[in-house]
Amino acid sequence: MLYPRENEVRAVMDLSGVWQFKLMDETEPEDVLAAPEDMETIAVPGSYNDQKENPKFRSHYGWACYRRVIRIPSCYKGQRLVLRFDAVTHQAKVYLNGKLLVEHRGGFLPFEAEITDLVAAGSSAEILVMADNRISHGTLPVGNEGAIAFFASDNPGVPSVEAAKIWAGPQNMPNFDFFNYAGINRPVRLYTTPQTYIDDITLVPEIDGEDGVVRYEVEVKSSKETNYEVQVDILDADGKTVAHTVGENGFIRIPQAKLWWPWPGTPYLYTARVTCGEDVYEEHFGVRTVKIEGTKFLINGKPFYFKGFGKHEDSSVHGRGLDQCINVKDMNLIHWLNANSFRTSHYPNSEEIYDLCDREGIVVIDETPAVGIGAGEHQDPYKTFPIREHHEQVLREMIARDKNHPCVVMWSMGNEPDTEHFPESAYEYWHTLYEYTHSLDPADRPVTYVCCQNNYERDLVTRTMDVVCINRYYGWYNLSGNLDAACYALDMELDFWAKQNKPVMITEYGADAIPGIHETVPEMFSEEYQVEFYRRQNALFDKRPFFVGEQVWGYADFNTVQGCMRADGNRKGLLSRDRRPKMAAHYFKNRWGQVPNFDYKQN
Ligand code: BDP
Repeated sequence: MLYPRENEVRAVMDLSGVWQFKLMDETEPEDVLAAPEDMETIAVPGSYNDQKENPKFRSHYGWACYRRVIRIPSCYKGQRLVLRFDAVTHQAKVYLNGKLLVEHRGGFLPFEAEITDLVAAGSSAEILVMADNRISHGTLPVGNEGAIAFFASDNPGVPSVEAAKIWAGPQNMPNFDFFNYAGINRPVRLYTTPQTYIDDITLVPEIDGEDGVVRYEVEVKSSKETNYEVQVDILDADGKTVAHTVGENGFIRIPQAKLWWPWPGTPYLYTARVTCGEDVYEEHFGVRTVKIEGTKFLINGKPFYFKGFGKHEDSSVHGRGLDQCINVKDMNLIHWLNANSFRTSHYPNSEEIYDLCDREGIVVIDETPAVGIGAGEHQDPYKTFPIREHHEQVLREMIARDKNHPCVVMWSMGNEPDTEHFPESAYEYWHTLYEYTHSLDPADRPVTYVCCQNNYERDLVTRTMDVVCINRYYGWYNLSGNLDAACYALDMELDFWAKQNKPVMITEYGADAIPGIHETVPEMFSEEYQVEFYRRQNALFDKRPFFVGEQVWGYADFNTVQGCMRADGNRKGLLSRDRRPKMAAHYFKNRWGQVPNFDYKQN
């Protein structure tokens, strides 16, 4: 799906601003929905949860209603009009003048609907957006079900299920460790195209000697029978045409192509300027390749080492709402830390972030919202969670949206599912999904999922991924505070991975550190313990040639549900939530300054 970009023929109207808003309940919205009474204000884009002091906004369970009127300029006459939502979390129903226009499942990917025949240019229309924040065994991310039973059994102080019914009430119980921020989290836009329009562009670069060769495909759609010709120009970074061809698909050769390299190399970008009849679209791309060879992860044929983190979209007040100021700051901090990559843990990020990463040379592992697939040893989630179809949908939508970004080097199908209690069913589920994911990507990037600390000998899935990605908390959740024991256990595990002949990386390891807590003898929660934890474990990674990267957990502190394990959220960030460095940030800045992007591991 193309990002809405304005140019000489396409207009984009940003509908960000203050909308009307009301929290609703769990009742399924009716077919013809009238705006509720007594609406209040809310900012779009932005999660609604932290915008008000009323505690109901944070603990809300069910639908929320957004309303605004759009005015369509008369100069849009004759154009196709499309209403696009970049992300509404987690489920959306959109009404135009009271009629259902479009529905969408999944809170982190875009959807759109054409409204050309529904609203005349020069007139106005009312948009109502219903957003449902409920999570369950059938959603991604996954929510636990049975709040009341859970509340009663987990709390010795609750005398009976009846009492639990009074106290617990309907509520979301995330099976994941980040706050369930909801609402219209990303921009809403109205954009125009000519009647015959470029619907999609696919660009797959290869390197051939000194040249780049781009396999391309342009999808054109039209409301009427028409003849058209597709032209493709490749422009270099100065806007100069360096290659030209005609036709809806084929190959274009870029002589002496400049490659896209991760920072501090030059992330050189080309533009494919596609024209078709009256329509024009410009898609940026880079000439770079990604391949796995034995235990190496190759970018442009050279063995790459991942240095970075898992990173949430999370900031105060905005919640998970798009905040370009934070995004620009984050890119700068990633450079300041001498990092080169991050994983979009645990959902596809906003499109603006991938654009920044393309431009800044930051490598991305792109992850679906499939987090929390597991229900303990007594329930096989793969046989009981109704998620498969939705999981395939989010993979399709994520790859369709992000396939042309040079920054994206690998797809992560999900985070920390149960692969230990039901190893055969886990294998069946994840391996067929792995094959499906490969079939979706025209560039056939490596595919993985991220594995939880588990019995790695029982787990049959992890070892079959293109890159083995492990999350490990030796010295924190297990062997807490005992770094000698933690390093012994981690070392033993790494010996197991050495035998698999795969590239292996750590995608999460970390310790909570509260800024300002200092110790001469490092203990848990102090800044010194966080540094020591990393220093000791990194020494084990350094001595293993098959180890292709370290991504710490996490980039910055982030908000979670409250609980006795969380002191004002998750504090494992290298940075505080307001992006101030902890001691561990300085430690990594120094370490990563000495670890090169390429050829770090010699063998
Ligand atoms: C891992 C999860 C991550 C959590 C982290 C933690 O993948 O989402 O935030 O643990 O507990 O298991 O800090």
